[in-house]
Amino acid sequence: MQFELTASMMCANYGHLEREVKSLEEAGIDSFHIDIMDGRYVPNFAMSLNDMRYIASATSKPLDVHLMIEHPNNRISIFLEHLRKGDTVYIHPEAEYHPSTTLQAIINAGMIPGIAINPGTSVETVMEMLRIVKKVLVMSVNPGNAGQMYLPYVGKKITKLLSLKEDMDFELYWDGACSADKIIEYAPKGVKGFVLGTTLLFGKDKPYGETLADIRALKF
Ligand code: S6P
Ligand code: MG
Repeated sequence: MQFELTASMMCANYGHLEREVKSLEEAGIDSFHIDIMDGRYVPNFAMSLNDMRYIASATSKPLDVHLMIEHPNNRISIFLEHLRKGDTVYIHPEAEYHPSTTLQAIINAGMIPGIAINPGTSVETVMEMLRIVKKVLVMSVNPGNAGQMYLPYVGKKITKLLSLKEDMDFELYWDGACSADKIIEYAPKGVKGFVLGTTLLFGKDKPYGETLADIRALKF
């Protein structure tokens, strides 16, 4: 079964970030997930513009930039100028007065536009944006931290989004507490990719190559 695996780089070991990027590449990761937090839209600070630029320079794999910042439109150009065509930028629609303007800026720069949907945000409130974006990142934890518990009520929303994705032409991605049982359940239903953090990939006594091979060998 074909699905994409993305490494949540806020969970990486910053003592040797270059080695982390290379090991993940060699292990066969599909892309690098960059969680940018401003301490306002979410209480936490995570990765910065500099971290993103470094990882962009250290790999030729696509970047998957998840902006958890207030009013991303005010800052979008400083991110876009360091990205490549084929990289994805997700914004949170609640963080912007005019999210469709921000999404248009992402499209105009040649990047893939996406929205991230919080656990408490309903599909109905983002419906028109589903026509603009190519990717929808469903948050199965509240944004702000790695290592949280899966929120089971998100399952119904994923089912609803899966029923809309063909007509509205977007793909669905999973972010938060991603475990093997979630991949086994949701990849066959049509979730296209999964962000891997502390639940499955980082901080384990197991080389990344083995973890990714085990995930790709899961029985469906
Ligand atoms: C959360 C962030 C996520 C986490 C990821 C970590 O705000 O957007 O991308 O980094 O969920 O994975 P885990 O398995 O530790 O929850
Ligand atoms: Mg994220």
